[in-house]
Amino acid sequence: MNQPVRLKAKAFKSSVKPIWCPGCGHFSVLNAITKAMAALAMEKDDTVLVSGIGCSSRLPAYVDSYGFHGVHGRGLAIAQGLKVARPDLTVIALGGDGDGFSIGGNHFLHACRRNVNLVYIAMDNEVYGMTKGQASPTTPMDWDHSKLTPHGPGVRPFKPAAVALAAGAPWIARAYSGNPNQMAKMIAEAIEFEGFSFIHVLSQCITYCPEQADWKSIVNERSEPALASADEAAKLFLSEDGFETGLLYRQQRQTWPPTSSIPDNQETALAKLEAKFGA
Ligand SMILES: Cc1ncc(C[n+]2csc(CCOP(=O)(O)OP(=O)(O)O)c2C)c(N)n1
Repeated sequence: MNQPVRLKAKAFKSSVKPIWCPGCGHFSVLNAITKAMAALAMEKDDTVLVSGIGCSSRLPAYVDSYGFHGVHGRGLAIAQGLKVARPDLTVIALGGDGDGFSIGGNHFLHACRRNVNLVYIAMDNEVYGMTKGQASPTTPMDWDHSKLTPHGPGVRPFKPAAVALAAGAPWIARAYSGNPNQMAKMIAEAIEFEGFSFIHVLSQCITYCPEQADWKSIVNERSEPALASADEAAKLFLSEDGFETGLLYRQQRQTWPPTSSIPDNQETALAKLEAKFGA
């Protein structure tokens, strides 16, 4: 009997050439995703990458799977709808810190709370890269590189992991673009986790924030196992500097919708809709 051919990571890349700047951390995220897809021998046809708008949100075009380049801040809404309608698919939502924590902040909160079984990768470069370097929700208070905030935004940065925990996310990890192997392992684990898995990626933008090249000396790869207590995780997320990497918190809970809760008539309605669109 013929063995199925195992694809290498490169085979999961599309023929579209990324237009990111040299040194952009988003290249590492692309590499980590394709490595994870190869390691799990994933089916291209059963995988969908969904994004919002931003440099980071261009990523679905660079992967040879199904993809949806959505609307700014709305990637998670689309991804959740897709997963609920097609639970057989592996759904990976992607975006940047502006996309996910500013315009899409409300969707982020409710995705954590709702716990639909999908992966959410937020590529945090602490800046709006695509629109040429304005402050985002995670920009440090005194970051003074933008003409719009000449003395820095002067507002405390948002803490994505702490907010995710408070909103109910059951699986929270942090990766760094300088360590794509750790990130690939994490993405594979996130795909296999049954529930909403949130990966906060420190993804450097050395074009607008050249100081982020120093992140390599600040990140700390945690050796401790993931915390299972929300109290302990809250203590960690509120006290750390935001540079602890690894799987930080894991606490399985009921996903939405519960598998048995899709009523027959909803399935019929879906079938009718699909027939109408010739699916
Ligand atoms: C409704 C709407 N508002 C604003 C914009 C302009 N816009 C495009 S990308 C972007 C920010 C992107 O920043 P981020 O999500 O951090 O991603 P990055 O480009 O840094 O990867 C903004 C404000 C838009 N496209 N649509």
